[in-house]
Amino acid sequence: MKILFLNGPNLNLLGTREPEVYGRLTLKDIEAKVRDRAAKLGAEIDFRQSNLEGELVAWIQQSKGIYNVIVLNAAAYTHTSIALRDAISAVGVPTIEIHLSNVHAREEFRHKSLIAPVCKGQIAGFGAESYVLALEAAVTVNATSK
Ligand code: CA2
Repeated sequence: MKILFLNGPNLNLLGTREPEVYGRLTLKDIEAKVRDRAAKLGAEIDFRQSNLEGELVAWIQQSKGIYNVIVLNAAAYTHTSIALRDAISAVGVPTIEIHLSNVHAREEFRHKSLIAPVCKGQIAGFGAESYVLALEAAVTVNATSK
């Protein structure tokens, strides 16, 4: 089973600012956590970050036939990007939306996700554990069946 983890804009800053919202771990720390758990579950993962919407769209498009599941923290693009939504919908690779913070408990503009309707489900509010929970969902909750 191959799972593609995609991270959107500014997540490269994790661990350097706003630890009260996003925690103290860097994205590399989170990747290590996910790799550790994936090895135990026998899953293969790739883990990427981009600040560019088009690059995320390209990675989603290229995932077809290679990855069983995408785990996507689209960051601010969650709330703005029709392009990401269309890419997820067009490619048809089951996608799990994740967030470190509980977006529903924050500013109103974060309550709306443009990608949620085309995702299998959403995991939000568990900090770095959101990534591990998504991995477990991908492997154990049959995320590949549409
Ligand atoms: O909670 C999440 O995972 C978010 O996807 C994070 C996004 C935010 O726009 C979403 O509403 C919720 C922001 C990522 C920016 O990360 C930073 C990390 C450290 C310092 C500043 C920003």
